[in-house]
Amino acid sequence: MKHVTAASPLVKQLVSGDPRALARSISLVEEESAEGRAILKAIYPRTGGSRVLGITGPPGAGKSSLASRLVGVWRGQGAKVGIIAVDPSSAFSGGAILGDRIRMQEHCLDPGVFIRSMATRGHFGGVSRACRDAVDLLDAAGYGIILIETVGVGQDEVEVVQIADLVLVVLPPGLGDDIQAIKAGILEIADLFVINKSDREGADRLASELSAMLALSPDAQTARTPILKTVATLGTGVCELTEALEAEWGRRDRAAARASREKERSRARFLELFREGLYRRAREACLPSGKVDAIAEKLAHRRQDPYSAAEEILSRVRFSAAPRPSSSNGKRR
Ligand SMILES: Nc1nc2c(ncn2[C@@H]2O[C@H](COP(=O)(O)OP(=O)(O)OP(=O)(O)O)[C@@H](O)[C@H]2O)c(=O)[nH]1
Ligand SMILES: [Mg+2]
Repeated sequence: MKHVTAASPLVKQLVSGDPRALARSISLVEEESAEGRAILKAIYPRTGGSRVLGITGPPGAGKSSLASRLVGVWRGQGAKVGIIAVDPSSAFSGGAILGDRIRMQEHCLDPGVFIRSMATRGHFGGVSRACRDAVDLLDAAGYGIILIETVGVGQDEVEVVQIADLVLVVLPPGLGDDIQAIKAGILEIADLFVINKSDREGADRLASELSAMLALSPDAQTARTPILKTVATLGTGVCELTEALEAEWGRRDRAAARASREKERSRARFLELFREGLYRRAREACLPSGKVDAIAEKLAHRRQDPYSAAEEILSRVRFSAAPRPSSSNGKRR
């Protein structure tokens, strides 16, 4: 394994803000390589300074258009902005990445903007782990604001935006009765709602339905979630939105609240890595290839029950055994 330290050339280039080093590091992290992991270790002390904003909402709500507007404002203020567009990698969203690229075109040549797409599938430990690692890399590379765009359709996406310090939920009018169908989970993760496409009919109705719905929330914080209206294509309401974000950030920046959220996230992150490592190690030690298949066969034919099967294998896991040398070697699966 290549020994990567804070003084390694790639790490040095990354922290000096070289976009190629950043792109390379994100790839190494996505590939789950030992080098990627070593980079993450080396840069960790330099992270924690960026503001991370999650943008989620139904397909086509205008998330990318809005993101592009926000990027314009922040660039005007001199901040470097990193964008991670999470692609649900389904057959239905084949054009999503291209679409995001097109709407970000005006920022494509700006060296202060770094855009990266990330597929939801194909990450051991889920896309949220890969995304969080990418956020750390962007943070270390000096991107003061990091935007994560996801289509709010599933659990994966909900988990991803929880990496963010602040979550913006974008809704278009015309959802009609669908407002009832908006997943409760999505309502709860919103720090701010944006009704985009307010040039279309139904924006006011959606706003009042939404605020009525929020008012029913037993959680006082959720009940007070601000609702703003925008027309991303024209830039209408974007100024108010950036001010509202600023106010929210100001509020959240209050040391205690921020520290406790950060600690919660750190706890979850550690436990996730721990669980992942434990599972991998136990699986390598107790489930040689073909074993799971054989167990599945037995269960399917009712020759054994799943509880006994799991207990039997788990009884072979020995925690006192000396750990193998760094399990981050090579690829998993
Ligand atoms: N009329 C109107 N159209 C808009 C507005 N904002 C975005 N659009 C259009 O809506 C379409 C989708 O916009 P996107 O920004 O790609 O939406 P998105 O939520 O990022 O879409 P996905 O990433 O594919 O889920 C585009 O054709 C935009 O031009 C708006 O405020 N009003
Ligand atoms: Mg988009």
